[in-house]
Amino acid sequence: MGDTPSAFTVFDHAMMARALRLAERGAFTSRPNPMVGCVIVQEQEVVGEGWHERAGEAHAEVMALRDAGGRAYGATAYVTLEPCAHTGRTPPCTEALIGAGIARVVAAMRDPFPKVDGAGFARLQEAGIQVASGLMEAQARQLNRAFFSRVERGRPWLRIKQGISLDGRTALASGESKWITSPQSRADVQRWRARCGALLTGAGTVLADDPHLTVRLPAGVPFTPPLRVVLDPGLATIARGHVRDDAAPTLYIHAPDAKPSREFSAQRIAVATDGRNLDLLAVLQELARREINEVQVEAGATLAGAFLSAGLVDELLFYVAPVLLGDRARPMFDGLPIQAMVDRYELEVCDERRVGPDLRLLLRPRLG
Ligand code: AOF
Ligand code: ZN
Repeated sequence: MGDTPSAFTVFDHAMMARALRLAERGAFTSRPNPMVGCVIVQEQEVVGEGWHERAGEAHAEVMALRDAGGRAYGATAYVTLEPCAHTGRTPPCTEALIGAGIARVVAAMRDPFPKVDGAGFARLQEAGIQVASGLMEAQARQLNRAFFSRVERGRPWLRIKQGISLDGRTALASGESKWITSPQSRADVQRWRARCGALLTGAGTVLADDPHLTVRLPAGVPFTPPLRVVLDPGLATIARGHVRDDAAPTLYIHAPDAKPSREFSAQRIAVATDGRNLDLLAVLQELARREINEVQVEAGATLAGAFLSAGLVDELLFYVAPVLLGDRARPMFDGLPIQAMVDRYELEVCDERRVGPDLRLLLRPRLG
């Protein structure tokens, strides 16, 4: 695997780009597994394609091998992630590739999942297959940033989503917030929700806005409903709101000493507090233990500000409506510890586009 990216040809790049696009088809369904795509090529002709659709079902390589049939013999397989060498929910892809007579495997990157982590490449090489890795690695990392976050950092990738006015307000002083952004923006949010293992909010938002925190996509688009997570230190909302309906499971996270006023069937779990507030890192670690890769926070200024202050935010998604709500309206983040310019929170714009009449911005914290 000594290949440097420059050792790959233009054709190799085109095939990996194709595999990455295939992988993305699993965006709403593959979790907790990563999105993976595979293209099988025989003498510069694509003979098989596949992607990982659902955990428990065939991996990308197996789908592509099935598609290629006998034409996989002597072919090159382009895969967006190191083929697995372990028996998990399904048998190892390495054995399927070896069995089909694949001659060369080109991967975008190593799979950091502890049961794979180089063992897939080693097994293929041992079987005499030519192996190269590192082709379009940056794109492959970006694609599965949430899965890698869970595996490498032990916590999910965290995105805060907010619908705001041009002057950065999320609601009027009365709490009224329906609606600041356009229907087009609210429909666009559904796709970001569908990628997530969990949608997280706070007790205050459940009481004030009564969100459903479900995914509404056009009929026929398959997705796995994300877990709804309510941070409710005192279990004040456990009997309330749309989050109690059976459209998706809901998990309440509360302080160790909280007692519900009566017995509820809702799933709940205690995490430590710093005396008053839940330990947000402990919350995320708990979600990672439950195999949640990606979390979208849709909450008020208190919780959003607390995640930001704790340095736990990976991404911010803003829908900016061309309206002004004035300085009595509610701000986006409470409690940021900013005294001087040097304390300012620096962000980088990763993507910007128009959604209907609104502007959509995707930002990431500037590190260092
Ligand atoms: C691959 N190809 O398409 C995917 C891989 O429990 P399993 O059998 O579903 O295996 C899950 C692990 O396999 C997952 O955590 C990740 O490391 C890897 N995913 N590997 O060779 C694929 N989706
Ligand atoms: Zn596999």
